[in-house]
Parts: sequence; C-alpha cells; structure tokens
Amino acid sequence: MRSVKHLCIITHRLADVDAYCSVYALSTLFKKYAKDIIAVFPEGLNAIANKVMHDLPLDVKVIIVNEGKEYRENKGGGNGSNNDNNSSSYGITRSTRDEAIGMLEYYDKDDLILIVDTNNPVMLAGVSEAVTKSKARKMVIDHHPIAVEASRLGFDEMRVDVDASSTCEMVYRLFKELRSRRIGRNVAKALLLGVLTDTQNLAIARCATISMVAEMCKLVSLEECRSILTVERDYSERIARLRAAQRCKLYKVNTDNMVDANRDGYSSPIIIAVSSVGSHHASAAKALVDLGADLSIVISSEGSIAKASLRSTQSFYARTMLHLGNDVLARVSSAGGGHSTAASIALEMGEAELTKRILQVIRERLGRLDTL
Ligand SMILES: [Mn+2]
Repeated sequence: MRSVKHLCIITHRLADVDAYCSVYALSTLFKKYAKDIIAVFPEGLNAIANKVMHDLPLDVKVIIVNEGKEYRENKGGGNGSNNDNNSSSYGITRSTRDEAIGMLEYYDKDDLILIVDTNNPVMLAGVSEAVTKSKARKMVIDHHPIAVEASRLGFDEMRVDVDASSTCEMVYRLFKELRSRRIGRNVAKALLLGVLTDTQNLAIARCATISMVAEMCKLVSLEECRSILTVERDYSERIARLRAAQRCKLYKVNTDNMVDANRDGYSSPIIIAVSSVGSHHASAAKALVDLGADLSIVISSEGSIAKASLRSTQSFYARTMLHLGNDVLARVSSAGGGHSTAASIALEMGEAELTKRILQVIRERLGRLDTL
C-alpha cells in the first residue's frame, strides 16, 4: 500500500449501493497512498446507486463503461471534496470499454487493481479480460462466496468474508486496520448506506455489524441515510410486479419427507412461484416472495438473452439448505450465481428453456413439484 502509483477500483456490472459506497470510501482511504485513482463501473450503476452518487459524488476520475455506445461528458472541477452541495458537478467519463482496457494494459507492478463487491469475472463484464491480462497487483474485497472462476483473475490478495454484512463493512475494517485515516462524515454516510442496503435496513444484520453502525451513527443519522435510499417505484416497475403476480404459475413441494418436516411450524408445504415479465424481473421476484411464495423465479428476456432472478425467504433456506446462487443457478451455468436467498443469471437461450433448466435443478434437490 505504501507505494501504489495508479489505483483502479472496479465494481461488478451495474453497481449497487454497497459497491458504489465501497468505491467511495476506498477512494478516500487510498488518496494518501496512490498517485492517482480511477473508478470503473462496468455497465454503469443501478438507479438507487445513481441517486447515492449524486449525493456523494466521487472526486476521482470515473469511467462508466457503456458497451458499444461512445459518448463523453466532461470532467467537472476535481475539488468536490467535503462540500455539502448536492448538485455539485462531478467528473464522469462515459466511454466504450476500450479506454478502460487500454489503461489496464498500461498498468505494471507498481499499480493496483482493486475489485470490490464481486469476485466473479463474469460480473466484470467487458473489462474482465483486461483485468486478467493486466500486470498490476490485484486485490479483491468481497462478501460473496468465492466463484470458482475467480482464480482466473490472478489475485495477489483476497479479502473474502461471507459473514460480513456487506463490502462496506469490510472496507470499514480496512479503515480500522490502517488507522491512518479518521472516518469523516461522508465516508461514514457511505459505509452506512452500503450496510443498510445489503442488510435490508438491518433486518438481517448480525451483532457484529451493529457496533459498526453505532459508530457511524455518531457522524451521520440513520434517518438521513434511509431518506436517500427510499425511492418511489416508477410506473413500469409497479406494472412488472403486478404482471408477475397475474401471470404466475404455482408449484407445491411436499415437505413430509424432509428431515425437519415436523419442526415447530415448519410442516406446511413449500410454495414456488414462477412467472415472467418484460423488465424489472428482480423486483418482480421480490414481490412474489413478499406476497407469500417461499421461492420465486421470474424470467425476462432481452433479444436472444433470457434472464432469471430467483428469490427465497430465509426460512426456505433454513428448511432446504438450497443456496440459490451456488446450488441452483451456478449449476445451470457458470454465468449464474448470487446469495443464498437472491440470485440471478443471464444466458443466450429462450425463456422456456431457461425456466425448464432451473426447475430441473430444483426438482433434483427438492423432489416432485406439484402444480397448484
Ligand atoms: Mn454487496
């Protein structure tokens, strides 16, 4: 760390709040160590992360890799540090992947590539190859289970902790370890935003996370962070959620033969909801679980690519130990993966075929699926 010339921080494609906020905090932490810092966002940021970016703009160079599209916005003055002006200009370069790739090719041993919130090369989209080939030192900070393909990227150091609530929590630990940088208000806000997002507003937080949250709360309020994260769903997303419910097919899994079938209250059958939408499949999958499904599968397609989003309840995972990322989608294809109760995949195939394959894997683990 003492001698980093160029630092490039890369997140997974379509960065979420945890990914963006990790980049924000790390870029502040590394200011002191690196000569220059560049943040790369493959395929941009999701809607809510974009909102956070407006509130907490990065004051390092930002490259948003837009596959196939070529246009630029000029970098606005670099001294956006610590100002409270929410509408302050921030520098963003939108570019094709060539610029990011060219830069990584030029990196050498004195440079560092930091991958955050993902360890799966697939999630790096267009820049994955360039990272693999780069001569720079490489480090990953992540709270997802290690993907088998991760070794391909050739990391010099891996900080992976699946017990951490979020990558932001791991970045917080890094601050503590280095002790070289006091955590300022904006960094505290970023770290708290990442934790809140990845713990569903602390609903699934563990005790270890709470002490960090308490420390951040000395600098920033929970209310302020929650207000940034609240977004009204737009029309198309609400329609997608309702359509998913309208079109959904239901299956029942008989749980009589399951080991813990008679554990208190656990004897009711498992309900699986399968549906398809034109867009917002992840939100729709979440909606079906909110309605009462134990497991939901929502498919949508874009051109010749079919995408699926899977969600389940915590109790479904406790009963079946079926990890939606590792046991279901990673088995359908190496392009799939995710968490125990939320996972996604995108593959070149038809919707019907993808649905069939996912249900087949689930059937192998849970047994017969009866139509409801
Ligand atoms: Mn995360």
